[in-house]
Amino acid sequence: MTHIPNHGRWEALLAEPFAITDANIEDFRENGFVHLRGVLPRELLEAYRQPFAEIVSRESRHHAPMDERDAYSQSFTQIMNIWTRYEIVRSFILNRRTAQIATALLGTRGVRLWHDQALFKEAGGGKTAWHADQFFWPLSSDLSVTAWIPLQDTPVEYGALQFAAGSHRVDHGRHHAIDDRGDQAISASLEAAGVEVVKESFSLGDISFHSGWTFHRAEPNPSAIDRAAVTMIYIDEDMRIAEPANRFQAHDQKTWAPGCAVGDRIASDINPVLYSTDWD
Ligand SMILES: O=C(O)CCC(=O)C(=O)O
Repeated sequence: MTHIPNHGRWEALLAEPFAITDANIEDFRENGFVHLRGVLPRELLEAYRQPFAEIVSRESRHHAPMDERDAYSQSFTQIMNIWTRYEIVRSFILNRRTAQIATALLGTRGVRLWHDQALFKEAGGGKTAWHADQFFWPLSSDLSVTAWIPLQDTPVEYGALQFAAGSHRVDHGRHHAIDDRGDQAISASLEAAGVEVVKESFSLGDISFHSGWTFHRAEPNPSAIDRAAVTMIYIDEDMRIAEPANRFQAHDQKTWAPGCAVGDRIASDINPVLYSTDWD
């Protein structure tokens, strides 16, 4: 595995707070997402891109040519809970800086990790269909937020994440998984409701945070390089397991909160508290 130059320096920086403003917090609560600029230095993300790329290449099961894959496998290669297997990226994923931002946005006492994901939209990969993440998770409240961290400059045309502003308040279409039927249905209902779709390119260092019920999507990646992104999903430190509402939620209860029953606080060994206001 590639060595990370200046690893100690980056680890120290990842533990430092980011100056989030009241306007950022209002923006997140009003729109269900916020695009923060310059959260991490370019050099840090450049240093981590290669190790994440090596992990994805080692663990990917997508070996078929793009045109022989189903739509979901064309969207991205998804490798999850990397922090439990790869020491080299652990302090990046468990970092205090983005966990503290998540806590401020949610307005909670603190946050735990639900899980991480590397999401690599391969060169020539397809679109990410419209969806809302919390459909997949058996959570007792809507206090969840995903940090989406691209590992290169990412123009809209090459798969930057797009958000339907204010759609965390739109109930219609929440029952869809990530597929073409859901994509069409959600797209039509957002258009009918006059919801604005925010499409912005990301510079290296920008991070977006979206709420569990915010609808989002991304364009295909027609470029010659993979669109690499890493996400960390944070939940309220006091979140509990809700009765699973579908088979995905039943699966995720077992996988991301092992040993936690319905009604239990989500506090398994793989849901560490990553930031708590109690620590200050
Ligand atoms: O990276 C992508 O294309 C999709 C990301 C996503 O859906 C998410 O982070 O919730």
